[in-house]
Amino acid sequence: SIDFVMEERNKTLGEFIIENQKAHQYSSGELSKIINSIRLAAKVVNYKVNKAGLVDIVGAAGDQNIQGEDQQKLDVYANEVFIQTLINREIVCGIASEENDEFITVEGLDKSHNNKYVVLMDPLDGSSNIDVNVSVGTIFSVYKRVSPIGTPVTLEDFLQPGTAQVAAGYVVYGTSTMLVYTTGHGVNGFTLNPAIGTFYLSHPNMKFPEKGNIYSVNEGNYIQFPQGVKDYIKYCQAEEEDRPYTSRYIGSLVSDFHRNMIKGGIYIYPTSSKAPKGKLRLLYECNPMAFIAEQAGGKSSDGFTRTMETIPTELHQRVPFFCGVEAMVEKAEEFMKNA
Ligand code: AHM
Ligand code: MG
Repeated sequence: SIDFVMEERNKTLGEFIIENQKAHQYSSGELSKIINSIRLAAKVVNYKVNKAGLVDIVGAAGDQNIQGEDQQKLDVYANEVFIQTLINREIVCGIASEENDEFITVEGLDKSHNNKYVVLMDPLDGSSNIDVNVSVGTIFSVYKRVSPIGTPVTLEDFLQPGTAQVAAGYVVYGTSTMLVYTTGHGVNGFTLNPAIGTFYLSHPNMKFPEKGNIYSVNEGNYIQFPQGVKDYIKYCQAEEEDRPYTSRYIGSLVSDFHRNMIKGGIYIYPTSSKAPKGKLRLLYECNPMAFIAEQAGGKSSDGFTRTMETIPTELHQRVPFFCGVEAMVEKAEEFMKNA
């Protein structure tokens, strides 16, 4: 069977993490432990996401279930699972989540504040898609703290530029569930075999194609877009050379990005009068995706400057986001510059 073939030939994520740790000498193993807890939390959330359609039968969010407990919304649930998994394993000194206004301080063993990494995440991105059975995702990003070990984590530990990321990744809860991540040595994708509950290396060394023909943008907002974006969209639609391109927009960043990385495309969430700074969050969404994109030979910017070089000023900061095949992002930037 397919399960058997997968097991025989493909490395598991667990095996891969150990090999990666040896190859790149993360001596303390803390980063490996973080990836391991994300792997575990992803499986738990995946199980729940897959049952989401049963909500009408067992009760909707806000209702009480048969045990008399309140039903949680899936994004709140995912947030708690990822945070608790990281806290329980005593491996990070702080966590920031799109779902929480403030960052969380993790004291660690003996309240020593001795852990050196912070994790930032969007636990369930695209959650409006849940109710209609469309893919959603989790995005995460890992940094080394800049404040001294042994002291409580500070806001500065979270407000680092994307270039300082030591790891980033996403989980896409799609037709299959995949975990894709980088530690700065390329990008690897793992597919969950739900029968066994194991992630297998299915997409080693992922790379954007050199050329792409998909553009992903919410064209409903067209009238509000900057002129450069309007011009680029018209360029995508023109009947010239290899165009018109194909338009694909799921409305789940993780899924749109994932498809564009595999098939070749550009994702754009620009500024608009409705969202004057853009919609997506620099720390939870754009920087991790930018790190993965660059590690896969792609490119990411705000239309003018590199996403990962933006100096963050607040936790929930929004930025415009242009991300995908390098040549496509460069073309869009050309239109932004000349508009
Ligand atoms: P969320 O964090 O509230 O789920 O919003 C992020 C999502 C992205 O996944 C998606 O790409 C984008 O918002 C879609 O926004 P829009 O519906 O405005 O096109
Ligand atoms: Mg989000």
